[in-house]
Amino acid sequence: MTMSSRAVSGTAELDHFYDAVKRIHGRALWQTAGTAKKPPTVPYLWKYRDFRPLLIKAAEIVPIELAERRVLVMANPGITTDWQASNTLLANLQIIKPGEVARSHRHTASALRLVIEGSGAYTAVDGEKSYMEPGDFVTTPNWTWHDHGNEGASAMIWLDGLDVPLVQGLEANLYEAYSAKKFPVTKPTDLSLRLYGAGSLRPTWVKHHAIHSPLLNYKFAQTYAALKAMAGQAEGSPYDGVSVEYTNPLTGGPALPTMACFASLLRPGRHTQAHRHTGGTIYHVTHGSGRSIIGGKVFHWDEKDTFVVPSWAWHEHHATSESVLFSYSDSAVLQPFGLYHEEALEENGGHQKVEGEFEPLPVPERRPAA
Ligand code: GTQ
Ligand code: FE2
Repeated sequence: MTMSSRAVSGTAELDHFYDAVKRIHGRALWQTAGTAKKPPTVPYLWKYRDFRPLLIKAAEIVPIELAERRVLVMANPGITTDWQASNTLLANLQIIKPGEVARSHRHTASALRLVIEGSGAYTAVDGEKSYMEPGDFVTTPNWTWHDHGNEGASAMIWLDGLDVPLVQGLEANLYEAYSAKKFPVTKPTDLSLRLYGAGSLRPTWVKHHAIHSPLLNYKFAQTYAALKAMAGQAEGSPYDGVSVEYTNPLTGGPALPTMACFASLLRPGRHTQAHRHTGGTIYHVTHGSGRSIIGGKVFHWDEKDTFVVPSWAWHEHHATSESVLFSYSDSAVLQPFGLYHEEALEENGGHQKVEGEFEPLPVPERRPAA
């Protein structure tokens, strides 16, 4: 609704009319800005080298018992809350020290982990532990009990992706603390990896009725080997390079019902073509370095950096060394409802006109977190 309100305002009679509508908690649709409003999510890049020292500092001065999760949020400066990376998604960095346990809880928001550094920490989901290594993609499906513990000798850091803003928008964000620090371990470590990690082989005796993937840990070694094997034989996508989706092995659908997750191998020196689609996407640089052009601006990224491509923003990538980008997107929610749209850039050989370099933005005035 982008109709002009000019023609229908400015007389005493109309003013009087709008007043009367307002008093009954109404609003004339033709007077609202409606969907013409520009979405607030801005393309943004968070450098790991800025965050890492502060994560280490947090590990020194903030006890895990007080924080529950020792997490620094990457906040999108276009959004007036101080806790979200995009309109629907969180991108957080979590650190856990040797010997610590991040206590068990569950929530209706779905979560994922992409492991950045360290070893020896596990995530336990509904009684199954999985030890995490750098590059692993770990799922925490919604409403499952989960705790993390570090049984190793060094601090461990990972990226948390959650759909909290989406679930809050739906007013469906429930949370429950478990009565003890750890949920009882009732299953063998990495049972789901043994049952479902072979891809196209389905154990016939196991019943899995949940909507989410039964697999908790998609190991990086397996993902990387698959990407390399594909890259040896195939060009891949003109927009995303050699790109795979982490799927639910039982359905072929997204690993988590609300978040589609991908790993993309970009070959050095290649430019992908620009395209845009609905669905905001968070990218994390698992390895390599390069740049992306998002909405006409150049974003230089290095290993372990995180950036966001807002819904409907033009984007293209250029790796300077072989790179693997992990990404997650709310497109899983858009697809089944006919809200996913995609188009390729036709002009200028499929590349955007570069208008400048990304610069960090000033921290905006924000209302405090709820
Ligand atoms: O590890 O369970 O970054 O519940 C935010 C909320 C991590 C977690 C976050 C969470 C978690
Ligand atoms: Fe959680």
